Amino acid sequence: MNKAPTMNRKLTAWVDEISRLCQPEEVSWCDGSQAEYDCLCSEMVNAGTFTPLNQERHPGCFLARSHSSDVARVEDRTYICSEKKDDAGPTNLWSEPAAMKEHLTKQYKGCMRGRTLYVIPFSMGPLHSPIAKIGIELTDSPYVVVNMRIATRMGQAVLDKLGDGEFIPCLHSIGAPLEPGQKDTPWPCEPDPAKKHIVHFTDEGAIWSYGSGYGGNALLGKKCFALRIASVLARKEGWLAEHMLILSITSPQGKKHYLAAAFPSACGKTNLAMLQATMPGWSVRCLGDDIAWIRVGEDGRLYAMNPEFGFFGVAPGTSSNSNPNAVRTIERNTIFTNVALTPEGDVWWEGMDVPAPAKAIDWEGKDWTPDCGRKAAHPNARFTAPAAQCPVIDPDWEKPEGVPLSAILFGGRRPSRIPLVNEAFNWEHGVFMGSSCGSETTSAALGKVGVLRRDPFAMLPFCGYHMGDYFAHWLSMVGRTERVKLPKVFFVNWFRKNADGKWLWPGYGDNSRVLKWICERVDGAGKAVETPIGILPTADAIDRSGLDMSETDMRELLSVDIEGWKQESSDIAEYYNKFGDRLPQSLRDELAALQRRLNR
Ligand code: O2Y
Ligand code: MN
Repeated sequence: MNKAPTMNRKLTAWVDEISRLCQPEEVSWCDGSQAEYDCLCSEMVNAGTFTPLNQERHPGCFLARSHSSDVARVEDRTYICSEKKDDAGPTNLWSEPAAMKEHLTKQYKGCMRGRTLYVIPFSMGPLHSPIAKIGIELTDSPYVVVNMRIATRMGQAVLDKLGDGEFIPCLHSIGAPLEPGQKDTPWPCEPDPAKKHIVHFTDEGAIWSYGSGYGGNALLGKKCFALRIASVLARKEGWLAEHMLILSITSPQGKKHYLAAAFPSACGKTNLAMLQATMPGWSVRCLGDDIAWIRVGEDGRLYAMNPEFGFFGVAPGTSSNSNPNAVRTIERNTIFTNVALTPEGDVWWEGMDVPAPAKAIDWEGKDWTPDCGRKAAHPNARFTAPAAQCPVIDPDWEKPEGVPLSAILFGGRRPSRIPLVNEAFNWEHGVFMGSSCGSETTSAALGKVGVLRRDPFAMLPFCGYHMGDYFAHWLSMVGRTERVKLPKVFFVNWFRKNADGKWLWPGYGDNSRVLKWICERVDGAGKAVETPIGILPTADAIDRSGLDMSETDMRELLSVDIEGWKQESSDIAEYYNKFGDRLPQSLRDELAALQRRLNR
């Protein structure tokens, strides 16, 4: 073991305890240096875990291929272990904490044999931010260490800030001990799906993850800490931990607004966060693509801060058409996972605006040709890249207190019923909109594809407590500041289709046209009409200059399908039944008011 570079007794005692349990060959305290990162990367190259890309074209870039059973978050193995079952609510898998600890302790026993236990001190939020929180991840995966160095602020500086203070303990093992003489594999992990566990002890604030080395299951600062554990802390402390991107939009006159937006996984959040506006003079800047911690500021406005330091974005579909700024972000110092490799040492994936290579190595390491009938990249293939490399990163992205929000957007992938944009009448109506969010599922989590899944506030897989209490917490923001200082709330849907099944809205950079209307509404302008479902733009209110789109299509995009909405409201009522008496009365009132307006 290198000597513990901290005097934090609780931390050193915990590292000792876990070493005794997991029995690693050695313990390595991560300092977060470039030298340490480079050394781990070359060790992984030697082990076959990493393949360096063509370093002239992709300096500092590597490709990793995971085991084919370890390719996404495993929601059916993700637990909220609160003392009371009721506190986890109907949307989470619950297990009794002591029993879970006993069960997992048996799995952890000796699980790091033959491997190194890395101690990763990390900060969610800029180190100098008073609202940043510190976690310590113990892991036996060097892949996790290097990804955490990109995705979080990590290393000795965090230990220095921590001093004797409190931290969230995050224990992770791939669950693949290496016995003497045993040959390692490029992506060791627990092969038995029933042994995989992603567990959150929400009352004490601790995370135990076992068996997977992939993404949200293993990079514990992200979904596990910054959303599931943070949502519980946020409720206690009076703030919000949200699955939201943060962006700024500036008009040709120089007026800047900050927006936060929640979309279920795989709805193009990263694309929106880095959007390139198609209207002359307008510019959008990115502050974060996935998570926002939101607090009431001293002036009574809501301030949003991105706790992350990097992006863990979906590669397939990322192109200079869908997201030119992401393409430039990942030109260097990027780790690609489960994309295809060309003979020239380039990466390739479906939806890239580069023709398919004549041959490649696919994400499973097999020979691939365009006509082989298989995808070259896994649909959930990822890039891990430093946020600071984004060419449109906002200069305010590391502001310690965050940025003041003018508007909050909710959205989803809804081919029918839901108009392009809809402004809430007030905060409560906005919370109602957030609570009824839904989306067609894709491949981000294992499960069925193409069915409507209600995903309140896009937090279904990420809320660490009872969803009914979470709704109430959102409603309570009204009492924490003056109503007028709360941001306006909107619901957007880029995915509405016409009767022929064709997208009605071009999306991508043209979404800036909708953001423009939203800014106008915030500034007290923007032509709008009240409808039973909310405040919609008039057909001429969205700027269509330079866009080849008919007024008929715009009318269809903004049409309110009353019969469809009656059905939608019954679906929401049925969904709400799940939450029993923990569903706040104001949401029942909002639903009843919607139904009354629809029947007028
Ligand atoms: O599949 C995973 O492990 C990653 S899921 C993910 C990654 C980055 C941002 N968002 C998500 C998500 O599922 O919301
Ligand atoms: Mn996400």
